[in-house]
Amino acid sequence: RPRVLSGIQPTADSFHLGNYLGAVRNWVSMQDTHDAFYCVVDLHAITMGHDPVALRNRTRLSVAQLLALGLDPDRCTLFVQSHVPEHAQLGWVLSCITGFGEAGRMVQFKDKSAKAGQDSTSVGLFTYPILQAADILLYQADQVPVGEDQRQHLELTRDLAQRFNTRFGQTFTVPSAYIVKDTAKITDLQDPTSKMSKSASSPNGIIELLDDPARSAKKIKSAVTDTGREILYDEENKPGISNLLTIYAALTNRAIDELLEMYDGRGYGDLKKDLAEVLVEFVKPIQERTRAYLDDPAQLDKILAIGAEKARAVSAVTLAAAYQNVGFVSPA
Ligand code: AQP
Repeated sequence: RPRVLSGIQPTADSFHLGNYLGAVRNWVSMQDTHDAFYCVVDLHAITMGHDPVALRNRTRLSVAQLLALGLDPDRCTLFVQSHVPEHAQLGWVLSCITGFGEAGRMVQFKDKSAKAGQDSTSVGLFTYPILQAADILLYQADQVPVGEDQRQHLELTRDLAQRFNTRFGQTFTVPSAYIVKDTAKITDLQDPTSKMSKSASSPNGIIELLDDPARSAKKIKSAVTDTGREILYDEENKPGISNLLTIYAALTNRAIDELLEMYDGRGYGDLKKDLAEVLVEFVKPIQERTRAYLDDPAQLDKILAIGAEKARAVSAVTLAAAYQNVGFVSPA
């Protein structure tokens, strides 16, 4: 079975629809076809300044949401990044083969540091994609299921794997990004050419899975749509309605063409009203299951302890090989 690895940051009180449709939904289906490793990347979550109490809560909340969305610890390895020290250890080694200019070309870093200003930008934010490369390479992952926004980071990971292998001998599998085109970029409901994002979307532009369903329904109904009245899938000229069609199709497992047939001759209002209902029915059981997992912290801790042990069994082997190949003396 091919191996997959992916991660999600515990940086908000809820995942948003982009996180689910762009990434986690694929994680769930890949459990049956791949040897799957998924982690809540708390080391990444401290790169932008954070509150320790919120981080701890959000880490548990993230794990509970992943389980509620369909990750099954019997069919995948689910763990928290900081429980596996090899991530930070390999991150250091990889940072020593990454060019300063190379890291500086990462678009996400440029955007986030420009927004934060130089004095509020941490070195950790700069080296974040290198740690992400370590996350992936430690597990010898073949594929990494992510949204479109992660493509450049995946390219860096591939470059680092190849560079390390060339300089120090075959050590890492060179992974590829697994990006499902249809749902690779869910956009902001109020600004449908930008991605739906925790840090950049306005409150009405983002659908949070754990938000009050009635409020999410309202946001769908007040989503920005386009000029004209016809329901068409046209990302360029009708980005708003195309985004709603993408969300609708993904949540109901229908093809966009089928939706276009269903709404032939009908207006935007009908589509929004129906999608709002679909969304409410989708989030309600997820919210219930998330609550149930949170109500049993001992079970969550147990799942995470087993996950960390399974993750370390793989990551320790890779780190030992990397240390050996790079020239470190093994401890007696
Ligand atoms: N809008 C999106 N459409 C499709 N996929 C998306 N992802 C994020 N936004 C979208 C994918 O979700 C996974 C987890 O990403 P993350 O933990 O790095 O979250 P994030 O990128 O911090 O989420 P945001 O909202 O995009 O945060 P900011 O505002 O910080 O940039 C990844 O696979 C990502 O591709």
